[in-house]
Amino acid sequence: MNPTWQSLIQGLKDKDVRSMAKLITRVENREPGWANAMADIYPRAGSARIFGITGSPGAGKSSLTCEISRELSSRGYSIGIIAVDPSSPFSGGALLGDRLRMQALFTMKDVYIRSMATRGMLGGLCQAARDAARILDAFGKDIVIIETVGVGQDEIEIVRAADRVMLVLVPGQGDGIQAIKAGVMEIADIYVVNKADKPGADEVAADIMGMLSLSEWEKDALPPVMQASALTRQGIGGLVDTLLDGPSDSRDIRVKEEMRVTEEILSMLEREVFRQVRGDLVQNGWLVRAVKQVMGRSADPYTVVRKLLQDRADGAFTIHMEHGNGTEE
Ligand SMILES: Nc1nc2c(ncn2[C@@H]2O[C@H](COP(=O)(O)OP(=O)(O)OP(=O)(O)O)[C@@H](O)[C@H]2O)c(=O)[nH]1
Ligand SMILES: [Mg+2]
Repeated sequence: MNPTWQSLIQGLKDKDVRSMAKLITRVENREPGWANAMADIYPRAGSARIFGITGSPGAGKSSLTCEISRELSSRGYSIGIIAVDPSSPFSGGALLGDRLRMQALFTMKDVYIRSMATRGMLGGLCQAARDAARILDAFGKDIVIIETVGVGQDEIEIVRAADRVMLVLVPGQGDGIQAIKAGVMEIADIYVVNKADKPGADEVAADIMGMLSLSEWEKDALPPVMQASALTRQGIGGLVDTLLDGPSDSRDIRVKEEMRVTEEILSMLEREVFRQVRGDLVQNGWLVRAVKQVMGRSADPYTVVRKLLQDRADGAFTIHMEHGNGTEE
């Protein structure tokens, strides 16, 4: 029998890992009742710290996540990892050495790893990551790390949901910095030159610092640029110290939180309203009629959409947020 939402949430309270994992899956799949379940879970979350780790493919994000988690775990923190990345060693397809290292993490107590596909998330990738982080948080994880490739807009959105964002760069990545400049640069709180066991790390670090000094950051508030090696574990302790150090300016924290909450509400609204409007219009036959009219040249897309919005403003159809009642089996 499929467990009820209630029993899964009870499982979450009881720190049952399987219930927690099932909750993530069912919320991810937007099974009826998901929003009520999340509303139940929401007040239990809020104490975990969410770290985002991003950077170009192969920069060593997973390796760093692994070493950072190991370090955090040795300091007594419990950790949840969300790997938004199909090619992640966490989900297979990695070199043997990497896989062995990751496997050590898999067997560590207090570390839970969840891979997330970049496609097919009904509520959107970013919301799926937020929801999963929240469930891990409510489960009692002290720290949730979200690993994502920092290339697409979706991925950038994801790390914006984190409290602290770490951007991973590597030596010999001159044009990589150029690419990153376009979007991710502004949102990183910590810059890490990984693979510092290779030559060229000082140069990249200097490049980043040069770029930061030209940006709008105030000179005394420049984000740290650090060097590390996931291979030799050089710099990992310092990195963890910096991550945990967190932002101290409470006004800054508030502004960021306000931005995050606003973004979450608006993006959820956008998706849900559209999903329901589309559902209604398919069901009541409006869409088929409109397509016919346009194809028969008795109307054009501009007019049918404008007319629909007009009718809506007149109350001819209404949007109703459907949340499910959360009690179904
Ligand atoms: N020399 C050296 N190699 C490293 C270091 N960190 C990671 N690597 C190697 O770089 C490769 C990519 O590492 P990953 O951790 O998979 O990188 P990633 O950024 O997660 O990659 P994607 O998730 O595929 O984008 C692997 O072969 C690692 O062994 C490091 O500090 N030094
Ligand atoms: Mg990876």
